[in-house]
Parts: sequence; C-alpha cells; structure tokens
Amino acid sequence: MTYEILQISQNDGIAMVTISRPKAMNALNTRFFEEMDHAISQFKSDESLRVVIITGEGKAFVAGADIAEMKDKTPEEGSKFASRGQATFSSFAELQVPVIAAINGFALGGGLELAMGADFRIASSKAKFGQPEVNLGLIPGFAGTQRLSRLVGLANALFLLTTAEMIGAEEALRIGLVQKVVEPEELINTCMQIAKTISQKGPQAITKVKSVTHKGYDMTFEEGNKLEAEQFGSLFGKQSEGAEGMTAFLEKRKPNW
Ligand code: CO8
Repeated sequence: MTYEILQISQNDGIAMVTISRPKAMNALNTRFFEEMDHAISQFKSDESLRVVIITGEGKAFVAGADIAEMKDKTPEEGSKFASRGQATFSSFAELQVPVIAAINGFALGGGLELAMGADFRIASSKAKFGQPEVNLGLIPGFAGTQRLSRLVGLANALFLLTTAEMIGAEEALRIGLVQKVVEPEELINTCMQIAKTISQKGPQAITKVKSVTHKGYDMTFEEGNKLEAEQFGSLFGKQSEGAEGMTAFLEKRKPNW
C-alpha cells in the first residue's frame, strides 16, 4: 500500500509513524484508518520490530476526527465509523511490542483517543489535550469515554468530557494522562531513548509483560494472577529467554537474546 498520510521509517527495530496531514491538523479520515490498519498488520508480522512510536507533523499531534468528512454521516455510518476507529486503536494494545505516543501538539477528540490507545504517552511541553466533542454536539466515539476514566479516574474524565476544557502538558502529567513532559525539541529524542531502552530487554518478556498487563486489567485479580503465573512459567526452561537472561546475569555478561 502506498501511504498518503502516514510516513513510516524503521531503524534497529524502532518504527516511527508520523501522521502527516498538517493542513488539516492531522485530522483522522477514512484514509488514515485504512493506512493505520495496514501498517499495524505489517508490524504484527515483523519479528525484528521492538517498539512503535506515533507522532504528528506540524503543530498538532491529531486535532480529532475529520469533522468535514464526518459531518454528513447517517446514524448508522456514524456508529460504523466509531467502531472502526475503536478497533484500530484497540489493535495497538494487541501488538506484540509497546506503542508510544509522542505528543507534539494538539491531541484533541479522536487525537487524544488515539494517544490513549498507545501503551504510554510522552508529551512536548507545548502539547494540549482535550475531548471537545460536546462543543460539536457529539461524544467521543473512539473509546474516549472508556479509556479516559480508566487512565485518569472517573471525576477527572467527566470534568474533561463535560467541560471540553483544553489542558496543558503539566496538567496532563499531574492527572496521569501522560507519563513525561519534555521540551519540544527533545520529544523525539526522548521517545527514541525510551524505545532503545525497551529494545534491549528480552523481546519475549516485553511482549508478555505488555499482554498480561493489558489482559489482566479487564480480569479479576485472581484471573489476572493466574494468567501472570502461566506466562511467567513460559519464560523458563532450556533455550528460553529467561534462562539466557538469568545465566547472563550470573555470568556478569550481557544477555544474548
Ligand atoms: N477536522 C477537520 N479539519 C480540522 C480539524 C478537524 N478535527 N481540526 C482542524 N482542522 C482544520 C481547520 O478546519 C483548518 O482548515 P482550513 O485551513 O482549511 O480552514 C485547519 O485545520 C487549521 O485549523 P485552525 O485554523 O482551526 O487552526 P488553529 O490553530 O486556529 O486551531 C485547533 C487549532 C484548536 C486544533 C482547532 O483547529 C480546533 O479546535 N479543531 C477542532 C478540534 C475538535 O473539535 N476535535 C474533535 C473533533 S470530533 C472527534 O474527534 C470525535 C472522535 C470520535 C468520532 C467517532 C466517529 C463518528
């Protein structure tokens, strides 16, 4: 597939996905979802991949769903588009490697929903966050009502969802919406450093710790513990990644994954 909106580069197992439609503040249209779904399917079969970073070009990360494209949808088309976006953003959690949102600017509406689909978020100090759908007589449709409360708590979520207030990066950090705030010129470098750190860990351990944490979040504590114990065990045994990691530690050398 030839990408018109996404720019993708990959080095040393780190894929950088830049959403590039700056004239429309990188607003999410049907084409975006086709391209992102394709990129994710390619990533899923790439054994050399270790981390995906998603960012936006220009002064927005993503300013939401494309209002111009969305405006004339029927109720059925609106629901279908919402389900489609939800599936795309859920596919980030299903990916075998961590996905980092590098939030360079406005992350509004569907843009914040995209960022919340990532495993964690690093923000430029200039980034702005909000769920302004109610300004348009809408509600979030790409899982914003569900993910925001899980990330920042019910009252913080309802405050943002009902006031449509746009908050800055420090406030986003305070409520736990982002994990780090850095100067704009440091954003990509910081994300690359985090990605490099992750890519030096045991690749199977990273895949499993991500999957067990995500799956366990929607399970009871007991079910989650059961899953953890199973997956913990799967990293043991001859030729296993755990055996290599623990042997390397005892032999005071770097593991050879
Ligand atoms: N959709 C389409 N075009 C957009 C969008 C958008 N979300 N955001 C900005 N643009 C366009 C503007 O129309 C403008 O185009 P043009 O130059 O042709 O007039 C261009 O980008 C630049 O924007 P501005 O001139 O407005 O730039 P400013 O710097 O003055 O303002 C803002 C930047 C604050 C980001 C402002 O553009 C803004 O408020 N944008 C809309 C934000 C918004 O409301 N987002 C939520 C959209 S709804 C949504 O995301 C729901 C998701 C779930 C959908 C479920 C499926 C049905």
